Amino acid sequence: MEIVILVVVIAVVVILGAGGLVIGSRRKNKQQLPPPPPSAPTITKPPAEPHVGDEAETPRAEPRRTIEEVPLPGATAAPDTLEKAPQAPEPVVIDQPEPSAGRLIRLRSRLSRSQNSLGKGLLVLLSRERLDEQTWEEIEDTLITADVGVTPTQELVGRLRTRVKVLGTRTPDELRTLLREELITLVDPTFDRSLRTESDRDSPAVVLVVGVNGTGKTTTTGKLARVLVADGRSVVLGAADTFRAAAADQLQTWGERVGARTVRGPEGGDPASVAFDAVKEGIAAGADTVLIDTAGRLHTKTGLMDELGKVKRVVEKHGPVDEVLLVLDATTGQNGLVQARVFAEVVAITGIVLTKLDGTAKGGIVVAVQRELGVPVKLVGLGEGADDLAPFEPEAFVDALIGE
Ligand SMILES: Nc1nc2c(ncn2[C@@H]2O[C@H](COP(=O)(O)OP(=O)(O)OP(=O)(O)O)[C@@H](O)[C@H]2O)c(=O)[nH]1
Ligand SMILES: [Mg+2]
Repeated sequence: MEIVILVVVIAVVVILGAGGLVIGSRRKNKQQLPPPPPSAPTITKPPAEPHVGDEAETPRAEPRRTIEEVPLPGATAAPDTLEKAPQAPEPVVIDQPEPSAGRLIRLRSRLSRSQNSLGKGLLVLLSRERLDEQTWEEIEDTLITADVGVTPTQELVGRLRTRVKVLGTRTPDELRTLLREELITLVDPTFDRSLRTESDRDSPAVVLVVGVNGTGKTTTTGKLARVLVADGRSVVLGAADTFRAAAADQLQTWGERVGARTVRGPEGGDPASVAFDAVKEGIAAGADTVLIDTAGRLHTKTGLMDELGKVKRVVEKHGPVDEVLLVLDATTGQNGLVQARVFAEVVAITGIVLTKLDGTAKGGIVVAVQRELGVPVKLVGLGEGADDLAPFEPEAFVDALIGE
């Protein structure tokens, strides 16, 4: 009798042990992040940590199995699974992003829509036989249609007319040179467009990325992480868009591609505390830069703005925020200017990222938005590709518009 009990106990222990191994090996196979450096804490957190009072997880919809399909313990299934258990983890493939220098020149063909309607349009008008009143009006219209804005347009046309008259300029080459100079003046080469992604403190530089939904915040944060990694920096990402779980997943995917860690919190959790934790982890890991992606969508505009203000204040408990980047979708034109005004009231914007310039003929928005905020465009998005984010350079931009 005792022997029978002993045999049963051993059998149970063996079965439970096998189950444990299978679960263990599944967990191992799910691990995708690169191993943390020995001193660094694990930064990426699980998507949702249940708290007291939280509702239980909804049951997973698994296909029902009939009793015949369930293998008996000790039958063929268990040894089969056991054989597969000691698999080597899949090697982590980390991208090697291209350096950011000279990207605007490499990507200039992406500006083709603005090129055709703004740059080439102006050159055609300027090379007319007679530069009469009507031609100058058409030049003004072209600039205004490209979203340059009324005042800057009038300034440019006024200066150009005077110079053409005074200099007696007529040849297409001379006119192109004058137009180039005036456009560059309008885009304003005197702005400091450097990104403050390195701090002179002991702690990392903190960059906050803000903007309304769909403008390209998460994509820009991901692309920027790549730029920084390409330049040899270490980056920690903060997924302070807790409005949707998918937002944190999206950011984490960008991060994983370049080996940057993502700090995230539970869906619907407090964005300010995620941002705070991200900076904390950045400090602990000795990172160079912490990039914080924020939500662009909330039930109310007031809610969004309150939340944003709080994120910034809470992060500042660690130290100053070095850069607040406002992401604007260039295709939304004047709407972007309205957004810019609202955001600028809540957080001090230090730089503008103009995305989707590849999809618009209205490249003049660069001028209008800088005028609106008195803040420079620092980066431009020129496509959906991972390296389609370029530092903004006035000369290269104007050259791309009017074709060198
Ligand atoms: N063509 C083009 N598409 C872009 C560019 N930047 C972003 N996008 C696309 O715009 C869409 C929205 O980008 P997201 O980064 O998710 O925007 P978001 O601001 O984070 O949106 P929410 O999280 O919903 O607030 C995506 O399909 C991007 O691929 C760009 O420079 N050019
Ligand atoms: Mg987003």
